Amino acid sequence: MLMKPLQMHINFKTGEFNPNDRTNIRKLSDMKGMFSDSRAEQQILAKEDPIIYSFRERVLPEESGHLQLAVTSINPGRIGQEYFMTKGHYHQRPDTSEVYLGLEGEGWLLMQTEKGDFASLIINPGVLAYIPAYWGHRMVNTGSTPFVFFAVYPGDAGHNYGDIERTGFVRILVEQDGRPSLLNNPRWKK
Ligand code: M6P
Ligand code: ZN
Repeated sequence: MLMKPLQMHINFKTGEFNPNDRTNIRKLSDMKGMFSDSRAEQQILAKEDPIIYSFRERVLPEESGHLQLAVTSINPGRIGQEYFMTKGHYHQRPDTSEVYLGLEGEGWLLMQTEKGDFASLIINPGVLAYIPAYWGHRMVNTGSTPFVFFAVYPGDAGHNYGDIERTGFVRILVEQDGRPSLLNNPRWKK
């Protein structure tokens, strides 16, 4: 498909971009069971339903040869000791990669393969992470301000949430003694 060249303007601080076609909001109720402390989740949901993150997308062809563009902003906060994070996903076409670029705030990128290999990177403004094909990916806000990052990935990559919704990531990122700390996730299964 022949497209016309395009440009957009990104506000690094807020993650807003123009023109943008779609804003997606993920509240705690959209992520039930994904944080490890289910009691803390229930206690918070009894009172409020906080926005964990939002991401804006430009609608582009979901075809090989094209690219998808998104800017995500994760709010600061925790459920129990576990920091606010994205759901995380593999790609429906698992042989596709992705680039994340930190724009504002600070966080960690957690990555894993279906076999259980695990890797993490600290992401600050200007840090670019290359997520190779076959690695599931999740971003986590470890700071006290919104964590904003840009993402670009192949047009036909798609999202596969299934396994991660059921068992989560190999490790969880929690605050311990005021610092981020990776713990094994007892729920994780190959
Ligand atoms: C980034 C990209 C998007 C993704 C979004 C939210 O912007 O990786 O593809 O949808 O983050 O992450 P998730 O889909 O895991 O909730
Ligand atoms: Zn992805």
